[in-house]
Amino acid sequence: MAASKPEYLINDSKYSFLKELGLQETNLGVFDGTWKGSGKVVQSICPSNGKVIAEVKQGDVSDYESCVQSSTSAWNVWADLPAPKRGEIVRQIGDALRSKLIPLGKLVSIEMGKILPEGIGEVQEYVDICDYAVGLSRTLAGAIYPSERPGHVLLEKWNPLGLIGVISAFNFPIAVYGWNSAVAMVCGDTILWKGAETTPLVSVATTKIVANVLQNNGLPGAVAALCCGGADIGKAMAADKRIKLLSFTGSTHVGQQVGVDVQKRFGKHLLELGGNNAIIVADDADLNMVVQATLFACVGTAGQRCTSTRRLIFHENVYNEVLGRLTQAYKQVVNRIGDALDDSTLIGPLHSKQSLEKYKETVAEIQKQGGKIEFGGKVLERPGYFVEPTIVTGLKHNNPLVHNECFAPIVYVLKAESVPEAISCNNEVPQGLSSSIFTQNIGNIFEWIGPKGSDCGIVNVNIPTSGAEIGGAFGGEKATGGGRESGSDAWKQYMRRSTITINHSKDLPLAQGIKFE
Ligand code: UN1
Repeated sequence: MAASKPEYLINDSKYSFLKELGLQETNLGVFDGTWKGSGKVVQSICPSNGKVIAEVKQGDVSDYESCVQSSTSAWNVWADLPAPKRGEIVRQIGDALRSKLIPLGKLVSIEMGKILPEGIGEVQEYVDICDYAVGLSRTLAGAIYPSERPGHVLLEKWNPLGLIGVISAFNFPIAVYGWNSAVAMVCGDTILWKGAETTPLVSVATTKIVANVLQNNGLPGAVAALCCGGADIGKAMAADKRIKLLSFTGSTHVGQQVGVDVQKRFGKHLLELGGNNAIIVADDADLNMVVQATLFACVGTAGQRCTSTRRLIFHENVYNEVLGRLTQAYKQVVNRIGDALDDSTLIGPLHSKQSLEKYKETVAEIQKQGGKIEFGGKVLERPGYFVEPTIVTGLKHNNPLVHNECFAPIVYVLKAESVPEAISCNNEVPQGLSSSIFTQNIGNIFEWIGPKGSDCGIVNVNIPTSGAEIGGAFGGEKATGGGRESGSDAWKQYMRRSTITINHSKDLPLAQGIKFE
């Protein structure tokens, strides 16, 4: 007997915006210039209510192969366009995204579970990086160095890599693809994207927008190919020599294996893995700012940013006061837990049943180890995957639980006697993504940003650990993987460097004055 079909949310009038994005009840999840899908069908679940939004037919290995082939041949056309011309295409993609900002933001919100302003904010990040990449397309500068030989010129020129792979995570289902693809496109690369298995609708809707722009300009759609799928597709990408750079966002555990697999074939990798981000509060900090910033960084996105704050390190002189005020603030926001699309919601659900289980396990383990739940700790009895934001005290700074990232709104509060002690506590975890100090003291600030300060990739002062701007390089050190995306000189990772020496004289002098006659 055939299983009866669920009621798809896409058919409910409240979700009619999904049709504006070209989505249907059943969608094809592979794009290599044409839409296809021969793999298994996955249902996309809305974490706010546990219902099925719509379904997507994923790619299998043969779909993957056709994506690689089409995108590789699309590269022959794409790489020949002058960079500013590629920038013009990316400008049009930014405009197309602008015109779909609200429906796409809503889709992010219902499929990932983040609240609507954050869903829209995420699409905005993609729009912003498009603008950034347009400028970059006219400034991908090389260099001229003085040659030590007469009649010689020493140049540095950057060339595209070819086809690159992007594997993104559920928590930023569009922005991370945007950071990689907008920059890679102006650099002259083509892209094959595999999004998270649980956010296939965002991948499909985004690729439709990008493909439309490419095809309206008479360019091959496979410049931006998509292969929705599971670990089999991810593994194939890691092992595939034709993928010159693999940009991977996900857990430290999986990312480490990806790094090894890519390195085995001497490919390039860009890893954005786990974080364990701390906010240090010095005894001279502005405590009003601290409470506001901490609340956003700990409970915003229901603790599911890789930049979410996991540890609070309070100076002993302000420990009781900040903890008391923060607990009060938590009490006020728990009435604002709800459907990610509702205007009044501040805290949406966890993304999946699996995330909920992990939260429950972690809370139980905290209690077993003698940690005290100062606030929260419970799963809400209602449809969807809702939990209370949770504050934990009483565990030592070096407890293995405190050194482990649980992707949920659980924060450990720690005490320090001084700023140097707090900094060493910040640095003792395996991960090194984001970090923040609240202080008014200039000495503390320079200590924090100096050689013996924070060892993270993102080092903030008087702002939360999350919410980085696109203009800087985003990423972290140690078990976070070392990759940098988005702004600054992150573009160099999407290109290969050619060091060029041209002899325009009639002589053949060797470097270092060597005579070989
Ligand atoms: C992530 O969680 O994977 O800094 C990225 C931030 C966002 C990006 C987070 N701009 O919080």
